[in-house]
Amino acid sequence: MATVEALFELPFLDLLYRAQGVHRAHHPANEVQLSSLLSIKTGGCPEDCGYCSQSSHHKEAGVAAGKLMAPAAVLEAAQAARAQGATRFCMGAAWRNPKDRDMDTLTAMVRDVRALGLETCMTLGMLEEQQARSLKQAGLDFYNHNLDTAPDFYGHVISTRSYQDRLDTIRKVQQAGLNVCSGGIVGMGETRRQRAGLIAQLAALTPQPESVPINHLVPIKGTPLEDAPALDEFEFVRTVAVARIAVPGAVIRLSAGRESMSDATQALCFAAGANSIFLGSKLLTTPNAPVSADLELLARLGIRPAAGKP
Ligand code: SAM
Ligand code: DTB
Ligand code: SF4
Repeated sequence: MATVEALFELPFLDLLYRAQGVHRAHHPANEVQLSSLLSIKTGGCPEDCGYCSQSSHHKEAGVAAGKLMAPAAVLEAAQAARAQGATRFCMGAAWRNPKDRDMDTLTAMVRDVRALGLETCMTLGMLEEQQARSLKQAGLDFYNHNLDTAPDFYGHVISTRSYQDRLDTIRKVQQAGLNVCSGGIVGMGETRRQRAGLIAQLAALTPQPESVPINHLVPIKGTPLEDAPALDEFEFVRTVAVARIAVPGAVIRLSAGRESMSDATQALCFAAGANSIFLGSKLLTTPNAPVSADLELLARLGIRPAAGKP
C-alpha cells in the first residue's frame, strides 16, 4: 500500500516515464486492443451501487428493466462488433447474481461468440463455483468483477453487498480457471489514498488480474453520485499509470468516461499504459465515442489495433 501511495506522489512526468517503461517491458508498444460491450440484461438490478443507472433503487435514473436477451440477438451484435474491428466481446447483466435457470442461455451465448473468434468476457454479478465452472467449460475467457474502490470507501457507495463478497467471487472465478478482469471507478469523491487503496487491493490478488478496467465515473442524473466532485484529469491519468506499474502483466482498459475526455487526455492515458478501449457508440447504458472518431484518434497517434487471438 505504501509503495502504491508513493507512486501517486511522484512528479507527473516521472510517473508517466516509469509507467511507459513497465508497459514496454510487458506489452507491445503502440498497440491498443479493441473491445465491444453489450448489455445482455438491462436495468432492474436489486443492488444499490451509487454510481449505477441500472439499480432499481435509482428509479429517477430512468432505465427500464428488460429481460435477458436471446442468444441469436447477442450473436448478431457480436458479428457487428467484429465487423467494426473488435477482437473481444464483453456481455454485462444487471444482476446481483445469475439464476441457475439462466445458465444454459448464458453458456450458449459464450459458445456462439467464441465461435466467431472473439475473446469473450461476461459480468453477471456474484457467481457460485458451479456457475463459474459452467462458463469456463463453455469457453468463456474472462469474468469481469470489479472491486470498484478501496475497502474503506466501499460502504459509502454500495450497501447491498460487501467487499468480501467481491473477493469471494473473484476467488471462485480464479479457481474455475477463468481469467479475471477486475478494476474500479475513480471520480466518486474518494481520496487519493483510497484510489491507491483500490490499486493495492488489485495488485495483491494472487494471481494478479489479467485485465484491469479503469472507469471514470459517468455521473448519472437520479443516482446518489450525480453531483460527485469533478476529478482533476491528471489524477485520472495518474491512476492509470499506477495501475500499469502495480499490475504490470494486465491489460489496462480505459473504460467508462472516455466520452467526456479530450483526445489529449486519452493520449496521456495511452502513454500511462492503457492498452484497451471499448469501441462502439454505447457502453451499457451511457454513450461512448463514435467508432470512426476512435479509429481516427488511434491513427493520429500511430497506435495500431491489436490483432485478435483466435
Ligand atoms: N452487475 C454486475 C456487477 O456490478 O458486477 C456487472 C455490470 S456493472 C454495470 C460493471 C461495472 O460498470 C461496475 O462494476 C462499475 O465499475 C462500472 N460502472 C457502472 N456504472 C458506471 C458509471 N456510471 N460510471 C462509471 N463506471 C460505471
Ligand atoms: C467495466 O469495468 N466497465 C464496463 C464493463 N466493465 C462492464 C461498464 C461501464 C459501464 C458504464 C456505465 C453505463 O454505460 O451504464
Ligand atoms: Fe447492479 Fe452492477 Fe449496477 Fe451495481 S453496478 S447496480 S450490481 S448493474
